[in-house]
Amino acid sequence: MKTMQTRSHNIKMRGGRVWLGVLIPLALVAIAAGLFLYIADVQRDDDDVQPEPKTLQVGKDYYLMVRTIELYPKRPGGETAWDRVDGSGPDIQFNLTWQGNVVFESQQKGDTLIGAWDALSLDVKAAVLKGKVDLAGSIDAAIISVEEDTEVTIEVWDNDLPGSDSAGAAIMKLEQFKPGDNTFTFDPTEKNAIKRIVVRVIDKALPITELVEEATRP
Ligand SMILES: [Ca+2]
Ligand SMILES: [Ca+2]
Repeated sequence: MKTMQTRSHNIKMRGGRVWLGVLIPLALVAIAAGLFLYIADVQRDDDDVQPEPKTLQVGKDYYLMVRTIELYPKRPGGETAWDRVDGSGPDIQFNLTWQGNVVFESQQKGDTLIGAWDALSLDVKAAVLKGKVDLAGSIDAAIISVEEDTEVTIEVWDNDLPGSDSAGAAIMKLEQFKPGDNTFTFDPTEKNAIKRIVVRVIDKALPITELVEEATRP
């Protein structure tokens, strides 16, 4: 009887080892398959979603394109019309200062409360895409490099001859910007009549076709 018991015990043990022998490879296959699916999923996510950086990256160069500037209906202080002689709207012009230097000055937009600028006219866009002119020389925007704690100042005026009427100056920290369109609004004060500024920020390192698309996107 004792021999029988031992043999039966041995058989059970052997049976257990056989099961382990089957289960361990199965478990390994399952883990490997899970890992593969996980990696495939991560890769697919990377392909599908290019997470747009929420802020600008220190050390990179960007184009700053002022797309729109809207002024309040009266000059700073809120009482005096922009052009008293003929009652016309302001002739809006601005410049952009970075690190104590004016790095961009715009064209004037005449008799309007909303000035809108294009970074690249459509004929220049065509010429750039054909390689006939280079983009850097054609794009109507400031180029800045992002550092910690840097800011830009946009100074706006109504261009009159002679002289001009200040509309105010907006100081913006670069950490407030994100890639794409950035809208800033301002209250009227004794020194400010700027109501709204829209600045488009484009990564200068984008491939040229994407850069052109971004610069000409409405
Ligand atoms: Ca004026
Ligand atoms: Ca005018």
